[in-house]
Amino acid sequence: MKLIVAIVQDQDSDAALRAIIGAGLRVTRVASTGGFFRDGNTTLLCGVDEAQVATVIGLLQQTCQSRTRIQPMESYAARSLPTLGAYVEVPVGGATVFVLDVAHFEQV
Ligand code: 2BA
Repeated sequence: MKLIVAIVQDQDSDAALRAIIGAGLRVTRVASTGGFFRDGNTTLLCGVDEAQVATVIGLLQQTCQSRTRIQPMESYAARSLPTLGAYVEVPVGGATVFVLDVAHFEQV
């Protein structure tokens, strides 16, 4: 068994959740905060058989968009990105995905 931990933007979380549930899989949505923007995002926890990992990643690719966020320059450490005056464009998402081995799973 694998645990997929996927960090997605709040705007995409409903669509991702619906797609995963629609595929007959189970998922938990956790409200989270990105360390860089210190803004809300969503973490999805999805326990699946190894054979279903690619399915979940495919659904995340379909439902989670990459977006650009305009951020004040002073709050951004990396100075090498394209700038708009005192602002910088920061690309965010679609989804940041970790796939972990599950040593043990049971529901009691
Ligand atoms: P945040 O930490 O709020 O990061 C938002 C976006 O800011 C990132 O988008 C990235 O484009 C930029 N960014 C973050 N840290 C940076 C840095 N040190 N230097 C330059 N730019 C930086 P994404 O990469 O798409 O990440 C979206 C969210 O996914 C992150 O929100 C964070 O909550 C999570 N995340 C991404 N990578 C992670 C990792 N390796 N471990 C844990 N969480 C991660």
